Order: sequence, then C-alpha cells, then structure tokens
Amino acid sequence: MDVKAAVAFAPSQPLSIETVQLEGPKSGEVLVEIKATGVCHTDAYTLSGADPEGLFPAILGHEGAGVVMEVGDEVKSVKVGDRVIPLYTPECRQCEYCLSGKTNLCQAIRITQGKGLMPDGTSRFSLNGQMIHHYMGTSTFSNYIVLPEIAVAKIREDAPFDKVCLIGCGVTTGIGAVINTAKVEPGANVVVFGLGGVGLNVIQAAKMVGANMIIGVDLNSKKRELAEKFGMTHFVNPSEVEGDLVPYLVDLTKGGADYTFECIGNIKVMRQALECCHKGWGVSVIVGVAGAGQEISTRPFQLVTGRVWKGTAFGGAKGRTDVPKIVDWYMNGKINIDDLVNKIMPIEQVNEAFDLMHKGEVIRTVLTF
Ligand code: NAD
Ligand code: AHE
Ligand code: ZN
Repeated sequence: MDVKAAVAFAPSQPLSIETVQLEGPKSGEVLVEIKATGVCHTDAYTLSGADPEGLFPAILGHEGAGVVMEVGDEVKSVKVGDRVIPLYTPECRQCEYCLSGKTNLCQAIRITQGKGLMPDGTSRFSLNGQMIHHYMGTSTFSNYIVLPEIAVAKIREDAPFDKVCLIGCGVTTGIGAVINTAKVEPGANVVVFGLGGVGLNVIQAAKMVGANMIIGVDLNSKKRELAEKFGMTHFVNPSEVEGDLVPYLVDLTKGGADYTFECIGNIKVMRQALECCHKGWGVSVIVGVAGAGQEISTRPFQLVTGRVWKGTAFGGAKGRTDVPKIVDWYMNGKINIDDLVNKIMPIEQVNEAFDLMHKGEVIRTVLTF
C-alpha cells in the first residue's frame, strides 16, 4: 500500500515528505495506522549522524499512538480497531531477558531492529524500488507501520492519540527512571539535569513519590516556570553559578543528592550528575543518549566511596504491561501530559518541529496525520 512518511535520506538533511510503499503484516505482525507522534531528542540525535546505529534512508519517529488496521496470522493479543502504542522496547515475555525479571530490555528482535529491519530480516518500506530502513522498530513518522505483535501495547479506547503518544517514549522514560530504575523514596533529595520532555517527567514522578528537594538544572531559564508547575522546588542555571556546579549542588542539598538524573546526553554533565551525589549512597541515573565515540569518566574513588552510576532505557518499563497503566494514570489525572504538548502540527511540518526543539522553544511538538 502507499503511505505518507517523512523520510530521512541523509544525516543532518531536512526530512522529505514522500509517498512510500509499505508491505502488509506477516504472521505475528500487525499493521498500525499512526494518528499522532511526538518528536523526541533521540530522533534529532539519530538524524544528526551521531548514532552508531543510524541508517539512511530511514523513517524516524518512535513516540507514536495509533490504531490496529490489520493483523497477520497467529496474532492473539490485539485485534483490528484496538488503540495501541508502538514499543521500541518490546516485551515478548519469553526471552531470557524478559524471563529474568531483572530488566525490561527484551532481546527477542533487538538485532534486526538495530539494522533497521523487521524480525525476518526484510524492510517493508520502499520508495520506487529503493529500500527504506525502519527506525527503532517503530518509524512513527509514517502514517502506517508494520510491527511485531510483541512491540505494541494495547491501550484504552478513549485515550487521545495526540497526548498519549508521548507515553511511547518521554513520559514513560522519565517516570520509569524514578519509579523503576532509581526507586526514589519519599523525602529524598533529587537533582534533574535537563528540563525537556524527559526531565519534566522525572520531576513529576519525583513529586508523585514524595521527594523532598527537586532541583532542576538547565541552561535555558525559560524551562523554569513549567518545571515548577511539574513539581520542581529549586532551579539552577549553571551559567549563573559562580564557581563549580558540583560543590554548589552538594551545598544546596547539604551533602549531596540522594538521586540525580542526567536527561541531556552530555558526558560532562553525566560526570557532574554522579559527583554531586551524596557520599555513601547517592545514585545517578544516565537517561541521556551520547553520540558515537563519547565516553564517561570519573575518579573511581567516587564509586569506591559509595556513589552508584546506572542507566535506564525506556525507564525500565515493560511496554505491554506498564504502558496501559501509564495511560490510565493520564486518563485519571494522576500525571500531566497536556502541558508537555506545546504544539500540534501536521506531519508536513516535521522539520519545523525539529527546529523548535533545537531552539528550546517547546517541550514536545506532536505531529498528526
Ligand atoms: P530535550 O531536548 O527536550 O531536553 C533537553 C534539555 O537539556 C533542554 O531543556 C536543554 O535546554 C537542556 N540542556 C542542554 N544542554 C544542557 C547543559 N549542558 N546543561 C543543562 N541543561 C542542558 O530532550 P529530551 O527529549 O528530554 O531527551 C533528553 C535526553 O534523553 C536525550 O539525550 C535523549 O536522546 C535521551 N532519551 C533517552 C531515553 C532512554 O530511554 N534512555 C528516552 C528518551 C530520551
Ligand atoms: N542506537 C543508539 C541507542 C540509543 C539508546 O540508548 N536508545 C535508548 C532509547 S532512546 C529513546 O529516546 C534505548 O532504548 N536503548 C537500549 C537499546 O537497546 O537500544 C546508540 O547510541 O547506539
Ligand atoms: Zn525518545
């Protein structure tokens, strides 16, 4: 079938709206009509050319929501008409990783996904005979996509696509980083570096679990007002701090933070986030994604003296199990997504959405089809 998609032909080039050919679902797969998609910083990261798994041409996008239009043989967990959120971290419930109970990193299709292909090793997208890569197993910048059944979360039928699409990445990542990965407890002091779509969700989850100080750090002071609405108690703009940021934050938290979250993708900030943690027990969670060739460093003494460095992908969430619950939290007013969506535009304005993100003028632009 013909579908409408924003195609990334080469790194750092604007996306191009094209009529692309899509092959239908095979056994165990579903066809989903994407109704809305967010633009996450990871899409910009891959488009920049810094992603070692970034392949071109490709259809980017991984923060979507839509409706099942067709199911292949053997599909049991969803049916035509179901609302779903595509999962870049699937949940097969059968692989060693899923069965371990220790991680959300289902590996059932990870190898082909990283090659921009479906599990059978083929791409279903083509443009005039030229193969186009899938991206993160999702490619939500296309109005129709094909996914394995294990990579869709069925959600309630009254969930609005242009809001719950953010649960496909930023919302779940930020909230899950707090609840699943760090397991922040009531009364903890928390520092969040980067107050974008992910960082604001770290803040709202930290507030939800009863954190004490929730300190937000961002170079863009325009992020302050919304972060306060989400629960930030103190704001720090590093460019306005005299001297080093780390001792400043250690003083502010009277000895160091119990938990810090790096939500930028900057390796220097990752080090600061670790080193402003409390001696003996502080935990720093890396959420941000840094480019090919970049490495983190610190004095091992920082770890010897009890600080813990960890990371999180999709907030440690098991998609098919946890995503429908997070949708319920939104529908029941427990979490705020509305204020994260600053602009809703048609997919034709996808390049404008990237520009707005780079200028720091939005938390999320949602693109519709
Ligand atoms: P975003 O662009 O919405 O927000 C980033 C924020 O960081 C902005 O507010 C910006 O002003 C701020 N910032 C930039 N440099 C800074 C610095 N040196 N010091 C302080 N603040 C700075 O991005 P996002 O969509 O929230 O994503 C954040 C990061 O998380 C990205 O690296 C993204 O790739 C990554 N990410 C990871 C996962 C995961 O599963 N681990 C999921 C989603 C996003
Ligand atoms: N190909 C990239 C991977 C970047 C990365 O870490 N991605 C996160 C999700 S970011 C969503 O906005 C993730 O899920 N990681 C686990 C995984 O298996 O990819 C690179 O840098 O190599
Ligand atoms: Zn993302």
